[in-house]
Amino acid sequence: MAKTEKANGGPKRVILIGRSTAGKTTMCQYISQEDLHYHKTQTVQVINENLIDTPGEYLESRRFRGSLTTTAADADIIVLVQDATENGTMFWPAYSSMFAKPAIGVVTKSDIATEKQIEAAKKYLLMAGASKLFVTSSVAGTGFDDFLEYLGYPKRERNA
Ligand SMILES: Nc1nc2c(ncn2[C@@H]2O[C@H](COP(=O)(O)OP(=O)(O)OP(=O)(O)O)[C@@H](O)[C@H]2O)c(=O)[nH]1
Ligand SMILES: [Mg+2]
Repeated sequence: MAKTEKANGGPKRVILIGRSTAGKTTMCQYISQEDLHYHKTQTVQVINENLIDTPGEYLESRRFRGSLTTTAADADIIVLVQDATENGTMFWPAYSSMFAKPAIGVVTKSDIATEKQIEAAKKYLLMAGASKLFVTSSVAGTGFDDFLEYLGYPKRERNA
């Protein structure tokens, strides 16, 4: 059991990793039922204890890669976040293997993406090592039921 994992089976602690503007912070706001508003993440933020939000630069810049693996030590699960509308991906094949943790993938912005873009995003996440995929839109509020159930959030804490 990871040291942060709760004995009472509360929500798993996740670290969100993805390039800048992938939608990590917006997803945190949606999950914690806050109003969605844009603000650039400058440093690691822990939201409601169980969501570790990281700046996109941690993935994009080689200089920060060490910080990412150190920060990930506090998480139970790695969440790779891929914007469906991004042309390509920042994740390289087997990216998740640098963390000795289970990794899952979340596709964001499905509300403004084509089916083809969503399929490409899923493929990138699988290649990066995600063992499970969720397709979401924080703006439309879709795709979160399965994702939050998987993370162990009780139903009453979720948005209707
Ligand atoms: N249409 C749409 N836009 C979204 C969605 N999620 C995020 N966005 C927009 O994408 C932009 C970037 O979102 P953020 O959540 O700040 O991105 P981030 O991954 O936290 O970026 P960094 O903090 O720079 O690493 C914002 O303008 C959001 O409104 C979504 O599901 N649908
Ligand atoms: Mg952010």
